[in-house]
Amino acid sequence: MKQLVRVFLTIILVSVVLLYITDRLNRSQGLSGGNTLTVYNWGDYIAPDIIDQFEKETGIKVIYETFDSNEAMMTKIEQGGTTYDVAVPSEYMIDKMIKEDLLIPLDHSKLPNLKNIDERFMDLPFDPDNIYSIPYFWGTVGIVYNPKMLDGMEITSWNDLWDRKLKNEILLIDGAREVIGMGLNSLHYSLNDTNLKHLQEAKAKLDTLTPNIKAIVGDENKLLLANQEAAIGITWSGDASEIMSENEDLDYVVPSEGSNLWFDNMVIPKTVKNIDGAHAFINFMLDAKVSAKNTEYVSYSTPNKAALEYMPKEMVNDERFYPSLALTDKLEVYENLGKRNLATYNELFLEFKMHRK
Ligand code: SPD
Repeated sequence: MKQLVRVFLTIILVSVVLLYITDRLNRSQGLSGGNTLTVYNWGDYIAPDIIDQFEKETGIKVIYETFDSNEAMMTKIEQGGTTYDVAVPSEYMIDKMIKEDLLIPLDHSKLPNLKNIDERFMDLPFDPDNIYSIPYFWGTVGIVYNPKMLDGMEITSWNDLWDRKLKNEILLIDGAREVIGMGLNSLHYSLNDTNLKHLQEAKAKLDTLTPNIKAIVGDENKLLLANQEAAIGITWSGDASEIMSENEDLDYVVPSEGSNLWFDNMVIPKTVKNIDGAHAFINFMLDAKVSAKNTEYVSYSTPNKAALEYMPKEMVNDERFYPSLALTDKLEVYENLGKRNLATYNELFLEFKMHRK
């Protein structure tokens, strides 16, 4: 009898250990399904307690992974291997993912909170009728600067950045479209220019900015700027807003030559394992109070009209981060320029980074 109990207990122990190992393996490889959900988002782009709240309300366990560029996200999804249920790419990458058949059409009947989104952010050219994507945050690319470190110098344009007085004072965002785009805009070319001569001209002009560049950085730009380690940062508006809440001396401007207007949207990649969970997550993020709480934490601009009423007035009325249509109409949205042209942008950006070394 004792022998039987021992065998029985051993079987239970082995099963528990196997279950534990499988679960850990699944989590590390993002193999969601069942009652888990793997979300792939930009770094610093969600309030941690929002994830806790979703898990509590639905009983679904979230496995959360982050990326720092559209290109890195795309590579990981194209490679397969990791199963993502929800991802948050920007508009030009969504267009590319749709064309490469990497996304599944959404079931709008499972997204009743979609009514909360401002119509201005629906039905955009990269995904007419929002078949594949739902707005998450939006914003501009611009210059965050510290007037106290600039000795009276005014910053209003991209070309101001080439001033010799700014030696070693500029932090650049680590993004190919953003940096090459800044070179293009400074020459009054379009952010979607594919003319190789113009692109090379933009890269050559960026090379001459090298003495003024302190570093090319990711999310750490926020700490560096808030701590006054550099006077200027080229960054996304939401990061600027967060930095400015840490250090009130700073200001943000969208350069006069023009800049980028961008949209990050939630999508369900083809690799999805938990389709219902993915829709539940997207719908949860669209809830007015959830979105308000998330927006206050993340500091980016929300497309959720219903959320605005739960947010501090000074945030919603700040024209630097909720610019009027009159301003956004003058900005350019990145287009999917096709594999070859996107590769050219990436190569030129890499060469530019090498040139600095
Ligand atoms: N730290 C969060 C960054 C999110 C920025 N998304 C902007 C993409 C613009 N193409």
